[in-house]
Amino acid sequence: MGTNDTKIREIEEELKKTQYNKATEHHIGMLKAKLSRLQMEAEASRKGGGTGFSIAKSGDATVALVGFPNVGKSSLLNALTDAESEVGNFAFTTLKAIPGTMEYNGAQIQIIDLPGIIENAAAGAGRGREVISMARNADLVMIVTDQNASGLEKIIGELYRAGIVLNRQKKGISIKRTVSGGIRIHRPKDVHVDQRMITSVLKEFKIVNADVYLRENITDSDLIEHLRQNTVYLPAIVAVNKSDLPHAPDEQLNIPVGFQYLRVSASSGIGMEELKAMIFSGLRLIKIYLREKSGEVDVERPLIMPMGCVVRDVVRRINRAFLPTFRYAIVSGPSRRFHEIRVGLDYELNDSDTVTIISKS
Ligand SMILES: Nc1nc2c(ncn2[C@@H]2O[C@H](COP(=O)(O)OP(=O)(O)OP(=O)(O)O)[C@@H](O)[C@H]2O)c(=O)[nH]1
Ligand SMILES: [Mg+2]
Repeated sequence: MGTNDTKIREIEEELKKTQYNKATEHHIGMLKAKLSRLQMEAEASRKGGGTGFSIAKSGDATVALVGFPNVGKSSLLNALTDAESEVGNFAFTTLKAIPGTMEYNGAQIQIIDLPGIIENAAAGAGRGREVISMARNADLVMIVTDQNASGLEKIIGELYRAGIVLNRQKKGISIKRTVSGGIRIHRPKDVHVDQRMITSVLKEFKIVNADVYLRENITDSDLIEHLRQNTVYLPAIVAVNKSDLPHAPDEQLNIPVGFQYLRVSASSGIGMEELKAMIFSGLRLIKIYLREKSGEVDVERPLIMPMGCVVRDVVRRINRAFLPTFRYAIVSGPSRRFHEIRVGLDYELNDSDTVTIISKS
C-alpha cells in the first residue's frame, strides 16, 4: 500500500503546481483521473475496517454531523435533539455514532453525532472510514466547524476522496463500452466538449473504445465522478459553531460556492431555530396534507415527502395496495392559490398541498 500512497502524494503535488489553462486541461484531467483510480485501488486493498457503526435509519430523513474533533458536534446534537451525547473539552470525546431525533415542521429528523475526523480520514486515519460510511448513507451532511470555519476545505476534500460529492448534481453522462472504434462522443450541438480531456480521462479508467453520450457541458471532475463506482451526491450545510466566542468577520470565512452556512452556538443557543430550518430546507422535504373521506384535513400530522414527489409516491406511502384502485386525486394548495385541480399519478406536488385520493369503489 506504501507505493500507492507515495504516488497519490506525488500526483497531488503535481496538481497543485500545474497552472490551469487550455493547453494543460487534458493533462490535469488525466492527473485527476489517475489520482481517483489510485485512491479507489488503495481503498479496495484495505481490509473492511471493522464492523463500522450500526445505526438503523429512522424517521423521515437522516443527517450526519461531520467535522474535526472538539468543534462541538455532540453539543449541537444535544441542543437540537432529545439525545445526550458526551461533551468534553478534548479531541475524540465521541467514539461511536450517537443518534438523536429532532422534531421540526411535523417531521421526525434523525441526527447522528459522529467521532471527529482528522486529515486522511478517507484513507482510514482514526475511525475515518466508519465516519465516512455513516455520512454516505445520510440524506444531508451537516459539517460543523469552529468559529473561523477553519478546516472546512479539508473536510470537504476528505469526503470527496471517499466518493461523497457535496452540493453538486449528478451530470447527464452515459458511457457504453464498444469493442472498437475508439472514443466517440455524442452530444447536442450546444454542448461543448474537450475530446482530448475525455479521451485521456477514460484511458486512465482503461476505457479506449466507447460511445459517450453527453446531455450537458461537463468538466473533468464530472467525468471522473461518473466513472468512480462509489460516488454519491448529497446536499450539505455548514454550522459554524462557538459563535459566542470572539471571531473574525464573515468576509474572512472561507465558505465554498454553493454551501449555505450559519453561525451558531450550541452552548448559548444562538441560531438554533435557524439551524433547524436550514436542516429542513437542506433535506428538501415538503409537507403534504391529506383530506380524509370525511372531508377533514389532518393538519397536525402532514406526510413528510421529498421535494419533487408525485401523487404516486403519496399513494404508495399511505398504502401500496391502493395503487390499482386509484382513480384520480384532487389537489389544492398555496402554490395554486388553493384552487382545486384534478390530477393523475404523475402529478408533481408542492409544499403544503392538500391531497384527496379518489379510488374506484
Ligand atoms: N464557547 C463554546 N464552547 C462550545 C460550544 N459548543 C461546544 N463547546 C465546547 O467545545 C468542547 C467540545 O465540545 P463537543 O460537543 O464535545 O465537541 P465534538 O465536536 O463532539 O468533539 P469530539 O467528539 O471530540 O469530536 C466542549 O468543551 C464544549 O463545551 C459553543 O457553542 N461555544
Ligand atoms: Mg463529540
